[in-house]
Amino acid sequence: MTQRAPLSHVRKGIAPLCMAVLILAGCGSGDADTAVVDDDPIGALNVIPNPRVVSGDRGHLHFDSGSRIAVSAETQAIGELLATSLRPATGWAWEVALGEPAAADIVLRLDQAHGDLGEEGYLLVVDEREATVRAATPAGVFYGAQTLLQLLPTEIERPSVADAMVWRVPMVTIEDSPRFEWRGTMLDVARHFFDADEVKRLIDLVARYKINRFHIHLTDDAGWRIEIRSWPDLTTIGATTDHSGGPGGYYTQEQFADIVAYAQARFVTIVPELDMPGHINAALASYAELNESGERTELTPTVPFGSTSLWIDGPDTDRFVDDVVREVAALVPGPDFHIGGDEALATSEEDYVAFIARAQEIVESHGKTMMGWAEIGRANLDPPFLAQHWLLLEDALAARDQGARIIASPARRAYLDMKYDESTPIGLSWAGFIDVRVAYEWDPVLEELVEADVIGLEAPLWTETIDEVADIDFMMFPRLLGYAEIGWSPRDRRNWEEYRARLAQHGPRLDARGVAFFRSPLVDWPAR
Ligand code: TNX
Repeated sequence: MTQRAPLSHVRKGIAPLCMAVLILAGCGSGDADTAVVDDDPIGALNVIPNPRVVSGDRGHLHFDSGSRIAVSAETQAIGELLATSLRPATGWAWEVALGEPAAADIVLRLDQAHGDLGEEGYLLVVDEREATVRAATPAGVFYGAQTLLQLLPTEIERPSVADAMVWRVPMVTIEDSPRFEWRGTMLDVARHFFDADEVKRLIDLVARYKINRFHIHLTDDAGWRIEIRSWPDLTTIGATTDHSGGPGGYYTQEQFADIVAYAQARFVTIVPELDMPGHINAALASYAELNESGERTELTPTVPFGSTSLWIDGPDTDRFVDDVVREVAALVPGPDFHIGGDEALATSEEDYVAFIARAQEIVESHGKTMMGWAEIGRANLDPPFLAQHWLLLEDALAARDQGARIIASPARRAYLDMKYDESTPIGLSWAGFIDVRVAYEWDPVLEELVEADVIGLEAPLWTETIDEVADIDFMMFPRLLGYAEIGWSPRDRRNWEEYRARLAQHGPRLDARGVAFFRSPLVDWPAR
């Protein structure tokens, strides 16, 4: 083991010299037993979501071209991901090395002594020798690494080498763990389809902010977006258009499994949604036997809202639901399966109640827990199940009273498809305008709920008006950073004025990553 450098050997205050040498010959190395540090005030950390406990006030640890990522077998994959984030801007090798760290290394350690930090917590210590993340779980190590990335200069996000940089991080100790278990976002790929690469890019972006659920709204009136082998016309017919009459699209099961694996490596669980018994025209247009009329409907880009329903008593309906749930459930490792259940205005109440109870049995028979929009609280259900509150709190309360846990997605606060203000060129406004402040200043433990009722929050992006990646970027960012903070940070660590200042510093980070975010006038973004 390399000996820890006594403080007196630490090369203090020579960063400028080091920089000059670095350009010519490389400076420092992971083999040395000293690291470069300085004594500067550490300044504002600007980490989002705001960590729970932070201490440290002076000095920085400097990385160098020999800095490595020291891992164990359990943290190696996380080390590789971190290296992938560090290499482009630094131009350094960032070797991921099993074994003991040297000076100026990053250390990723799984350590059961930190079980008190929970399933996702971590301890990050940057001292005069190295930067170490310790956690009891790989997820915790991953989150510590995300925080460390945010402690580096903004330029770390650049896709190519940033010249003349001092790559340093403040000497801090951060002890951190999330408030909520469910910190999610949702993308509607049914109204407009986004391919696997586009979804993976988003997963990468949101994972940086410790979002851990990515709900994909896979089916709606406008399209069915996931291959079902036992009902192939769902995609050969049902995926062929979209809400604007465009070409549509769908994921093969291999492509979907690839998204799932990509997300899993970033500690993001994909939550699939097949919306039933309403919002179902794409299926009704694909198979006559799902319709009470016995005939296929027309697949038109827009059908009147709330006008479609599965034929609840139809002889093939049960088999249909069982097949689609089975095939999709087999593609996801996560425990939760979303069956929609919203706005089933064309289904009688009696049929709705019967259908949702049956759906719960089917979902459970495939090893999953049912999740639905809060209307499912109108049916008679047994725990465990999850109800996603979006409109009427009374539905969520009815679900809670039957033992559901609540995911808070109140449309007035959390809908990413709502316009920021009257000048927003895309989006809807039926739930009001949601500027960056309105998106940030609310709490998932809504009135009449208590903390234990709420598993967390989710910010959905419906895509009736959104058909390009740049539009997703614009509606999702920067609001998503606020939702990430609401989901992670203790309530008493959230304050709009202070958040606003931190958020400003994420503008250049998002720019460097090519995110076409909305430059909200409520935030003093640094000049470009
Ligand atoms: C309501 S939220 C819907 C969606 C729309 C959205 C538009 C929910 C469960 N249903 O079908 O896309 O409003 O904001």
